[in-house]
Amino acid sequence: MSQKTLEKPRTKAKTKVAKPPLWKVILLNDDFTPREFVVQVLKAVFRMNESHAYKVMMTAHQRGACVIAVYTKDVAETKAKEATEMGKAKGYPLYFTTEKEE
Ligand code: TYC
Repeated sequence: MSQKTLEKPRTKAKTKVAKPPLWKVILLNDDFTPREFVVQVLKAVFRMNESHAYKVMMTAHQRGACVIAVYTKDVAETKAKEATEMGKAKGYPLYFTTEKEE
């Protein structure tokens, strides 16, 4: 009868997968976009509820900018572009940018 080779039991999973770098989406303040419109865009594109969107909008309004969320590069860039386009379509200078997280 054949015997199976005995293997040492593996105690630890060995594979380590590098985490993808994350990119911040940043909302910039301006003097023209209505506050309510900024809140609408944050809710639509970044899936925020009313109170979170309002807080983020007010932070940008008072401090000049606010980090909204972090995503992979592609998602961050797509969302920033989409949100900026929504303002542009209404003639507002609303602007979202991205920055690599260190
Ligand atoms: N500052 C704008 C106003 O007073 C509102 C606003 C807030 C615009 C945040 C952009 O990222 C922004 N109407």
